[in-house]
Amino acid sequence: MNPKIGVIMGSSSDWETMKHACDILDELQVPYEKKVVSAHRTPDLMFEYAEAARGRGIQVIIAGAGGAAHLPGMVAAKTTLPVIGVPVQSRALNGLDSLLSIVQMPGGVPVATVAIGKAGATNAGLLAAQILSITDAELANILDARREMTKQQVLESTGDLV
Ligand code: RP5
Repeated sequence: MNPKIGVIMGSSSDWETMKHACDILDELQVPYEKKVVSAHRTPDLMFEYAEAARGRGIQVIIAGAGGAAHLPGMVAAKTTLPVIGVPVQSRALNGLDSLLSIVQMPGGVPVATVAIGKAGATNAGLLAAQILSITDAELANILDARREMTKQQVLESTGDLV
């Protein structure tokens, strides 16, 4: 199946975080591709990727980066596909640098920014799937069932309080 979601990251060192987005897409059986694309080390590739994505059938881009995390914003500057930015938890500043680099976009070029680290990557996968579910009733049902499952897990977790 052709990928509908593009998961890109600034470095292979971001994979430990970004794999959580891919885990969700695997679980939901949403076809995706994953690729290292660096805003600073491969800027031409970044532009080529962003410009070609829609024509290749990609519907949402999830972009993760850490530190001076310019990848999500620069990709968003070159496409009108929805871009979800994942701030990777950096060593030096614990991801606050990544968060601020991604979230503070100028008006007119949106990046949907999620939380720092694993929770953010997980939610990026879910949010991308939820965007696709607008026109995919089967996927909407799968997402509804997942919500119901997490609700039941919370309700049953009271039993763990011993
Ligand atoms: C960013 O610099 C990447 O997104 C990564 O989070 C960070 C560090 O990259 P490496 O030096 O580990 O390749 O571009």
